Amino acid sequence: MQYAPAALEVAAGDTVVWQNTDIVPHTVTSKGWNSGPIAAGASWKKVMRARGVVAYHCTFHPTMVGTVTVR
Ligand SMILES: [Cu+2]
Repeated sequence: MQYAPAALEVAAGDTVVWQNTDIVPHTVTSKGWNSGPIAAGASWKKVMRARGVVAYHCTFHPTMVGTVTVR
């Protein structure tokens, strides 16, 4: 029930992969994009192109929050 690491720093153009190692579905949701449900054991990836701090959360579990800082 948490993103690990909750704060990540990457370079513009890097691909970030979220792996769901939990037993329930989660999402990675931000302004303008949404993974949709990521099933237990599945993963989802996104190329981070825009520089800045991107905050995201899980639509199912509002306490799950994270950031990706794109440099
Ligand atoms: Cu969740």
